[in-house]
Amino acid sequence: MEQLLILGAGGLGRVAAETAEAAGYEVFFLDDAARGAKVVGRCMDYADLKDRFPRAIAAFGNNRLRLRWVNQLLEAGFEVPALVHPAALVSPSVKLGEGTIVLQGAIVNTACQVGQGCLINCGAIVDHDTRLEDGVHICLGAVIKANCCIKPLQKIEAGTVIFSTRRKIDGVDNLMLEDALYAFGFGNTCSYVKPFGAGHINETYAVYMPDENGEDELRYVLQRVNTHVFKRPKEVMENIIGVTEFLRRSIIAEGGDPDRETLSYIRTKAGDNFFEDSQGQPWRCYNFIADSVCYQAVERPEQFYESARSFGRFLKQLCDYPAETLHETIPRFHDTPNRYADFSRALERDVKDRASTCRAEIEFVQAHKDECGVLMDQLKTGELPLRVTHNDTKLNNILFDEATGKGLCIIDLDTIMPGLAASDFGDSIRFGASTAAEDEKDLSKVHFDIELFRLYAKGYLETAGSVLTSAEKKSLAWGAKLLTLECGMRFLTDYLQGDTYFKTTHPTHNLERARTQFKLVDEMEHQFEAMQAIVAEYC
Ligand code: ADP
Ligand code: GN1
Ligand code: MG
Repeated sequence: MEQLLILGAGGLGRVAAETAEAAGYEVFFLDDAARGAKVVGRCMDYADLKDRFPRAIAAFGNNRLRLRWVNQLLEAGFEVPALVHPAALVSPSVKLGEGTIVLQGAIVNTACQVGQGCLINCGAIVDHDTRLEDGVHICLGAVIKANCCIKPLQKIEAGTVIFSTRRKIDGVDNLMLEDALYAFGFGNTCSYVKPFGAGHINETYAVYMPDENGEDELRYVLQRVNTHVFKRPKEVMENIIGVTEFLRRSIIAEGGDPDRETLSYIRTKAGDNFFEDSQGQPWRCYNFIADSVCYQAVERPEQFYESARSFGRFLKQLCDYPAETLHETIPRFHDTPNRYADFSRALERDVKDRASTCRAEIEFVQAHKDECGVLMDQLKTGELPLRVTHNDTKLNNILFDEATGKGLCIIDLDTIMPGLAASDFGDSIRFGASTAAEDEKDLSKVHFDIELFRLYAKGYLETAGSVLTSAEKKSLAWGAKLLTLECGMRFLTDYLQGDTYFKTTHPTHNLERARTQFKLVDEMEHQFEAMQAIVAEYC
């Protein structure tokens, strides 16, 4: 039978002794006052008795004294086990610190973290994900609800109910965000959070954590996925998991760094790949890719060239991905004729009475109706193949390496689906080969820059050229024109519908965005032959 030395033979000492016996130990005491057959010395004799009793715990009711002795025993090299009564229920996922005692009838639920020298008394309930710091005493029958954090040496009196001891985290202004931070296990340590990025769809936050020196460091990117746009977030996550794991393997095979060159998602503490908040909204989390930069516009032409090489490489890397396993996260996403049909419906309904404010833009779209089908028709006849494409290839969906300036990691993988190479190519062009921002109000600043188009075509064909068919290469200039038209149509449709899809900051925001796209389409049309010639040059 294993022997256990108990320091302290008072009330708790005797309870601990019965607990230890029930758990199968033979018990001996050290105590300064008590006498008896089982008392083998005074507390200060502990060091001399280590060889005879290598296993010991401290059973003093006073939290400070108990914890001090636990530390002293550990320092002296004793094994200090956690002592759990067989009639207590402690979940297998719970971590109990050394010298912690859990008495009969106590329940410690899933994923709790219990520090050293704690005492969880009879009938106490500690619910899931709660953290008890060192030396805590949860007295008889107390209830600690889920996700609490009980500070070191605190005594929670008998029968008390602790509803929530969540810390106030700077930057958290709603319960859903707070719940998400706790679900991913950041609640107890996170320094602060703040809105992040300039995406039009998801709600993105930067999560700062203290590093080993206590300095705040941006460590995670937490996102609430927009369920108005992505109706089946579970499928979105399945696509992302499949693709990122596939990419990891090819990056490793190429000798790259899989932690920086593709996204790594974080599971919740419950092991799920996303967290559903109390309103049913999904949250997911990625590692922040350190020493990376994200651009909202092309600052130097080489950046655009590098982004082209990255998106081209991405297409090539996913060439052998089993496309049939991908979910269609947004049905008919780049089906331009279908987008035209959506536009016509929104115009017919004109629910916000806005059609009269954008007659010229409506006419522009209507004048292009017949062209909308050029790429989809070639897909239907089999001239163009379906590939695994990103479908949202704007410049702010790629991270650059801060040190080298090279394209590092493709992000925003929600729309990875089977699609056309021309769509990926075209979407990059409409955003990056413009001389102004997507929502520039002054149209005289907005121009299609054919030299940037040239650079992108060169970079894209350098990396993807070896897998693209000649029909696909010929389709690239069309991709540029149609994706720009399509995006403009989508902005205009959203304007007519009352801005329910894209994030906006003012009521005419979507209209302004639509106008820049149509200006670009117009300029592309005037240079379309030159665009096709440039693509041919790099084929
Ligand atoms: P949205 O669909 O709203 O565009 P994104 O996934 O593109 O959402 O994220 C928005 C922005 O957040 C990106 O443009 C980028 O600046 C930043 N971002 C997202 N994920 C990461 C990451 N893992 N590391 C660094 N920055 C990121
Ligand atoms: C949206 O999510 P974000 O901001 O990267 C949109 C794209 C548009 C783009 C226009 C899922 O991209 O399709 O081209 O805005 N994404 C989705 O800036 O609709
Ligand atoms: Mg994005």
